[in-house]
Amino acid sequence: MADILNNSQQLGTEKYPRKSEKLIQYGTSGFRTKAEELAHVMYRMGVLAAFRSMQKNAVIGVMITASHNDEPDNGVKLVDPHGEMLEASWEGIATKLANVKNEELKSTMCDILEENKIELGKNAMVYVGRDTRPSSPYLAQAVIDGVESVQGCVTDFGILSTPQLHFFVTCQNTNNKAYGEPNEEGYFKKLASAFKALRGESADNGQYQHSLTLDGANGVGALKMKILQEYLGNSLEVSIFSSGDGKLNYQCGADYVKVLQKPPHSMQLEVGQRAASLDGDADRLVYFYLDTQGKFKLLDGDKIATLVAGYLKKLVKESGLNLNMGLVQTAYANGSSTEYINNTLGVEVACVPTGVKYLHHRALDFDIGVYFEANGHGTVIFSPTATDMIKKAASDETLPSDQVATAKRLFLLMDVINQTVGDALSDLLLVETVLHAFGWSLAEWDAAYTDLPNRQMKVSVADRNVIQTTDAERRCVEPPGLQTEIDSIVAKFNKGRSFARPSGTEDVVRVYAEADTQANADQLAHQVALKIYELANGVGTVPSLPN
Ligand code: 16G
Ligand code: MG
Repeated sequence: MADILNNSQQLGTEKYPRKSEKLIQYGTSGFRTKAEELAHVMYRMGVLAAFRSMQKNAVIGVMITASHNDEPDNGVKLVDPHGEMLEASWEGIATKLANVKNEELKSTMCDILEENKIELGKNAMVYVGRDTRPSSPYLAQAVIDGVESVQGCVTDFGILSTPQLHFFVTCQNTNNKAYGEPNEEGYFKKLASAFKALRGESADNGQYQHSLTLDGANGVGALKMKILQEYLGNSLEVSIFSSGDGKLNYQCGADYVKVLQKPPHSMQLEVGQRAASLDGDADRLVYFYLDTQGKFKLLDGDKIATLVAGYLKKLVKESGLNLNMGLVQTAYANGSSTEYINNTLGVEVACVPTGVKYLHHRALDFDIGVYFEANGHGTVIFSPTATDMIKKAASDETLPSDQVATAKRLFLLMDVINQTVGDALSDLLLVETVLHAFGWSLAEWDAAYTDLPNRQMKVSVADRNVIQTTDAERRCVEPPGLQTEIDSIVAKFNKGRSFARPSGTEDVVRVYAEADTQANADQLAHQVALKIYELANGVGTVPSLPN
């Protein structure tokens, strides 16, 4: 055992040394920073993934990506046995291992093994995937070297979307491969065959037409969509823009479209054309179109959630199954969407802090849990009981035939959905299925409710952690007096709502505001930003009114 750890420390020190004293933290999306600062972190995460695999006696995933960040960035996150994000208590362990001095590597590995009662030498199996960034192959090799240094086995899948890796890990760790086959073919076949079955005879229906324009963010999503198209045949025609000829996420991608509220730079849209954007690792999706006045309209994660929840609610009712349903959002969800879910859909809404792990966890409380962040990350999860009930009803000959047919649809929908994590390709097939079923264009979907005008701002402060929040980040408890000030600013605006939270991925405090008009949302965000600058030690230029 000592030999293994000595060798691991030696390789780590020689090939992947920690070169600077800069601290790095395992945050909501793992480690993320400039690619050139990450080699030692990757090696050490390879070691840690192997340890986690030994502890859990299951396959662990390691994904190398910085999602929607600029191309020079990169990052790494670990995927736990059931496809979920790394357990919170291990985030601290990951942070510690990533930051120790080179000469403390071995002793830290020993501590981790001891404190977690892990027996070195047990089988370890790690699945590795990476995005299309130029730095990703080298960083993946560092992960692989880390796993192998402690005698773990690696399956290197090469370029994958983040949700594909989550899917493979779940498939491999589920008894009898009940969730699917842990490889690309298994993934594409499962999604595409369910999608085609749901389409039925005709690919068009009412206002719905089966052609879509897709912005692939110049990333892995574009590559994978090309493969998916072969499985889809004529059921959906996709024209792919930003398919890899330009820079990753540059003037394109779901984050660009959502934040700037405009189409990708290179895309010429016609009125009514249905278009969608993926992010750099294909776990976010947003739709958009130009209305009859040529105005840009965004259908974000909130709109996707309400569309999907509305359809599922209808099917559950028609199937006669007694299943409860809930929709999980964050404070960023537009106030109009929350009102629509409560008052029109009649579905229970829960609000949790930002970050996929919180949404996913809360969604597990329902028979059918729909969760989406406004930024376009989300999915639907079905509890084991719901899965069983739907499966039984789909082949229950004692039930009326229309109920059986509806249960069959629900059953197929479960296969279109990647339940392990938000998956832009799977979500896209889901949205296309619902639009097809309703016979809707994007304008008809969009008509459900009108978003309140909103604005996001960033404030630079000396230490963003002086902002402490409660109530799913909707209220500040620190610094003292800030929330009272925010409350009195908000009270001046019609339909005003605003909150501030420290970012988990950038060194800033984020401000969100919504109000009855864009000018008021801008004013509200600005006034709250100024108050934070004043009470939380603002640095650099004073926040100015957005234009
Ligand atoms: C990460 C989170 C995402 C969240 C975003 C917020 C995961 C896998 N990703 O990308 O869910 O919306 O951070 O960023 O959890 P912020 O803290 O900088 O606002
Ligand atoms: Mg992403």
